Formats: sequence, C-alpha cells, structure tokens
Amino acid sequence: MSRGALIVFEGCDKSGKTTQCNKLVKSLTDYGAPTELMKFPDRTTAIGKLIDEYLSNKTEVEDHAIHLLFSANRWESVKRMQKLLDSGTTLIIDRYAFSGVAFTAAKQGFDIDWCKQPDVGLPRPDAVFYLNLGMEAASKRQSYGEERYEKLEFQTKVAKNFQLLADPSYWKTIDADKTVDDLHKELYNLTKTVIEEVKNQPIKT
Ligand code: DGP
Repeated sequence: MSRGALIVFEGCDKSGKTTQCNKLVKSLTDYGAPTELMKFPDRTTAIGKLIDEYLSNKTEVEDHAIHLLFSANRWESVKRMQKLLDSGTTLIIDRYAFSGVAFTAAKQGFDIDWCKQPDVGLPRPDAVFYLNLGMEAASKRQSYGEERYEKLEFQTKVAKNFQLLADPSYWKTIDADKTVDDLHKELYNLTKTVIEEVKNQPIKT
C-alpha cells in the first residue's frame, strides 16, 4: 500500500501557515486523498498545556528546559504520525522541528547545533513549505504581539535562522504576500506532486 506524505509548513508568526494548512487539508480531503492536520506545539497534551502557559506569559520556564519540552511535545506524537503515514494518510503539519531550532537559537547564548539535537530521529518531512512574508506585512496582521515571541526584533532573528536550516532537497520557500486563494492553489498543486513522488518511498529520519 502506498504511504502518505509528510508535509510541513514553517515560517515566522502571522505568515499565514494556519489558514493555508486548514484550506489544504480540506481541498485534499475533498479530492479524495486521506489527509490529517497536525500542529506543533500541540497544546492539548500535558506538556502542551505547559507550553501554552509559557507562550501566553502565564508562567516562566528556563530557556533550555522549554526547548526540550517543545521537542518532547513533537516526540509524543511520533508513533501516531508513523501509523498514519504507513496507512496512506498524508500529514499536513503546522510547524515542526525547524521552528524549534529557529526560535530557541534566536535567544542569547544558544548554539544552533545544540538546538538541533533533541529532534534528531524525528520522521523527516517530504517537503517543507516555508511561507515567506516581510516582517512589516506580518506585524500588521490581526493579534500580532499577543504571544511571547511576537516581537519584530526577535522574529527578524528567527527568519535568519530559518534561512540557515533551508535544505534545498526538500525545502521550498514560497512568497506568501499574495491572496489567500492564489497561495492555496500554488500549495495544493505542489502538495499533490509530492504525494505522488513519495508514495512508494520509505519514510526518512
Ligand atoms: P503557533 O501556535 O504556531 O503560533 O506557535 C506558537 C509559538 O511558539 C510561535 O511563536 C512559534 C513558537 N514555537 C513553535 N515551536 C517551537 C519550538 O519548538 N521551540 C520554541 N522555542 N518555540 C517554538
């Protein structure tokens, strides 16, 4: 049986990832491709609840410790992800380990290689769609600035870190400064191609 594709969306805050992930899941499902949406951090688990309190500034957690918790929050979903992929379901994931590295490494005193270690061994995405939107445009979007990391200076560092992580073999930078529907069409076509390309390949780590 052919497997599903693992598609990851990355980008700075308010780049449109969540809107595009939701639309993509709906279109693929309507088309008849089994598809599930996942999102990291997954704020519904015990670890995710702690992360949610941290992000909404209700609690403080030491920077290394929160980095490991974000990673643990991904690891706790791995078995489910593998099962779904094996059964032919395509996963559309709103943020993954690249956010983990890009955000923590934007803090003072963090080495990018140290940041990568806790996520080593997670299933490797078949494609990363990096939604690229200028900081000015992102900061004008609704509710920008409510959560811990939504500050221009910090997001600029995050964007630079994402560029260091961009592996051209599976990473595609997409200009996100266009209408929701135009962006959706582009992503839908790209995703269908990836699903076809990887369906008989093993899942990499
Ligand atoms: P979201 O729910 O997609 O808005 O993500 C919440 C915030 O957490 C966002 O500012 C990005 C950040 N984030 C996501 N994953 C990680 C991670 O693994 N580590 C750190 N430090 N931040 C992350």
